[in-house]
Amino acid sequence: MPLDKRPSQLDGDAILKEARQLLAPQLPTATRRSFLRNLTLGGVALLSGCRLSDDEHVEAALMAISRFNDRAQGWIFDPNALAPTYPASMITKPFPFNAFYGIDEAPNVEEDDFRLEISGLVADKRSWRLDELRALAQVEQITRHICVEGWSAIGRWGGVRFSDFLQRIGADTTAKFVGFKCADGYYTSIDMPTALHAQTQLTLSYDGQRLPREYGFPMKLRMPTKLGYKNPKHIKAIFVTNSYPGGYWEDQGYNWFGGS
Ligand SMILES: Nc1nc2c(c(=O)[nH]1)N[C@H]1C(S)=C(S)[C@@H](COP(=O)(O)O)O[C@H]1N2
Ligand SMILES: [Mo]
Repeated sequence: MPLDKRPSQLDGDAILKEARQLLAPQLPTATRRSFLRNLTLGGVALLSGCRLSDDEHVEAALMAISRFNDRAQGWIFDPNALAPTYPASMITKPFPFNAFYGIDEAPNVEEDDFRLEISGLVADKRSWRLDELRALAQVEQITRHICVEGWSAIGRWGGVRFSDFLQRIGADTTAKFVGFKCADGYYTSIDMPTALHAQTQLTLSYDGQRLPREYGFPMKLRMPTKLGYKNPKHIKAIFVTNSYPGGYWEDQGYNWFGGS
């Protein structure tokens, strides 16, 4: 939930509602309902180790639960489980646009001057031109994109398997995070197991065409195992690191792991 939708004053019901939403994904189905029904504000304080005496402490408590949620999602993430794929007949047309601004403000990136910057824990930090990326082995997927704002859509994306790319640049795949900087100021980061997942794709095309401006030209990272906000569009820089890089929405309270 974005911060501006958070209660500005201490509102026990709202705190409990959000804590329940944050906790639900890692509770076993059998106990989920009764656990969440019986969760009290005292319980939230206990779970998070935070006092709930003012807005700042409530924020810290919900953040602590969200960090716990990240670890739990990390533990249960199965690197070999594939997200569902769909037939071409099920592609959503037109595919929805979403960003933290309107469609007319999507960045205009010039192909000719573009260089993808690489930094951090990688052996080969040279930058990449788009035609060099297109010359690598290409894969395709028809998968479902799920946005937390309450919509989902099926699309067809093509590009380089991200694990191939990480291997190619000599990334330290024992590092914790891969971070992304985007041409519109957006940024996000993902866990290494997801970066190495077979369906995580450095996407260069949409439905057989060059990736359109509004859907992330020059490239996006497509992950059918993660929610929409974890899929950065307009990527201009990629880095590998052990220092938590956060993200545009994540730093405003969205769950960092963001599994779907
Ligand atoms: N660079 C950038 N990437 C972004 C965003 C953004 O605002 N800027 N929004 C995210 C969100 S919340 C969603 S749902 C998807 C939307 O992608 P689409 O426009 O291809 O549907 O992009 C994600 N990646
Ligand atoms: Mo989204």
